[in-house]
Amino acid sequence: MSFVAELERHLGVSLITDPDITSTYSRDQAPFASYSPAAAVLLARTTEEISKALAFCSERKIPVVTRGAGSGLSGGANADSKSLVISLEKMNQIIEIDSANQLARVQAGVINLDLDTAVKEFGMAYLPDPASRDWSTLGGNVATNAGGMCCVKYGVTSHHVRALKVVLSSGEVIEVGKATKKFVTTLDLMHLFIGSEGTLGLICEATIQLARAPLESSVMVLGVENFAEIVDVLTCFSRDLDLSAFEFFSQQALDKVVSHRGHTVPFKTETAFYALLEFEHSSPGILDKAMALFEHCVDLGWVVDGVISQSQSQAKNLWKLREDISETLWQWQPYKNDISVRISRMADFLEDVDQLVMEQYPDFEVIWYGHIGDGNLHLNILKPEAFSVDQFHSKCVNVSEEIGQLLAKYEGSVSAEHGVGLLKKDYLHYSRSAVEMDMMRSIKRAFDPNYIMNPGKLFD
Ligand code: 2HG
Ligand code: ZN
Repeated sequence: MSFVAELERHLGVSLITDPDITSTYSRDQAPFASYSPAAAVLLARTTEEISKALAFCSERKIPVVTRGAGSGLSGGANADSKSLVISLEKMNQIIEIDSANQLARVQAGVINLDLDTAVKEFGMAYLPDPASRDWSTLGGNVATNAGGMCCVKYGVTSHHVRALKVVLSSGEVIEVGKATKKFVTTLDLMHLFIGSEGTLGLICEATIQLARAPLESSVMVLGVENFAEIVDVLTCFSRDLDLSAFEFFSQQALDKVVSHRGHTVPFKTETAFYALLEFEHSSPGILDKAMALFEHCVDLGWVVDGVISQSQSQAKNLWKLREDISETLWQWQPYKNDISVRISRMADFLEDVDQLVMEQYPDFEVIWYGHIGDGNLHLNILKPEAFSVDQFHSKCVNVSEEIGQLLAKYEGSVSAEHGVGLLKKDYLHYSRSAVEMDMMRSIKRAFDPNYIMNPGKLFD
């Protein structure tokens, strides 16, 4: 590509151009999202280098795709053959751990779990726990405002970011936000970058809010026959317990993790759905309280059977029943939906979607699971063997349209935690008004007048 040699000279470093390697840097985990190997990959080592590269690309209108670990599920990190990919994987230093203020300053390429591990010895934790936390980067988590299993108690990534260092498309470096908790000084630019999926600027450093490490916890798995009753169970438990997770999965999801991962079923009784909840041992009587709530839910006929962890290793094993679903389903080339509606409307919404899929797409197997405590449902549609990938994909696109319409009716969101990227772009209008879309376009223009930052993502 024409710009590569010139950029190498300009930066004084070599870029990766071997298509076998660039192709692995040119896409995330999203199935069905288009990409082609980028013209080149820069493994950035300093903010100055990024600044020079962006100023160079801006002048020549070269598209730039920023990359963390590539764990995304919406094609937000996908590139094309004209682009420069800037990977942050080498910028993986924890710059500072400030225990007095429970803060950490990190380069964007630090892995989520590595930060959590590093701050443990100070009795602190980094709490947002996306399913990819073992390998996703904090920069990527911030750029997508990643969620996770424990958001019900701790919130999403944006609740834990205090400040960011961002390189703008012009090459200018700005600091947005403040390490202090309070700084009411007009417009909050930092939150514009959080969740903007690399379209406004390149996040190269973050100041992160830490917290005290969670206490030991117990996990319960409860068998529930009707989805609406899972919501009743959630309401009942969360009135009395400070839950750190409330997840759910269907019997079909359980069947698949049990038969493909060798996990054991939580108990013998089969039910249509399972709720998994977790709470910390924050007071002496908490286990008795949890057992009383369980019995209350059984008496009311909501819960059919259940188990409570007796050790940390049993808790871990129960968690695997939920955590391993996504990876287990890859073999069926699933079409993924990551959607949210208000908790009180979830049961009706789920029924409507089930009916829609059953009536119009009877060949599809639908697997439900998700972070029900946040109203976040993961709907994975599995590819029937008889369908080609293209046939399956085009049918799923129709399903997404219909789900989008339902989401608009239910005032839900077409993306809850995986972002919009390429895959959800066509459905964004179901969750955001035309006026909002226009305002977002104006903001994009203000930050990125030459339209080089992750072009083609989120909206046109
Ligand atoms: C999870 O909650 C992840 O397990 C992945 O967000 C969801 O693969 C999916 O659909
Ligand atoms: Zn999830």
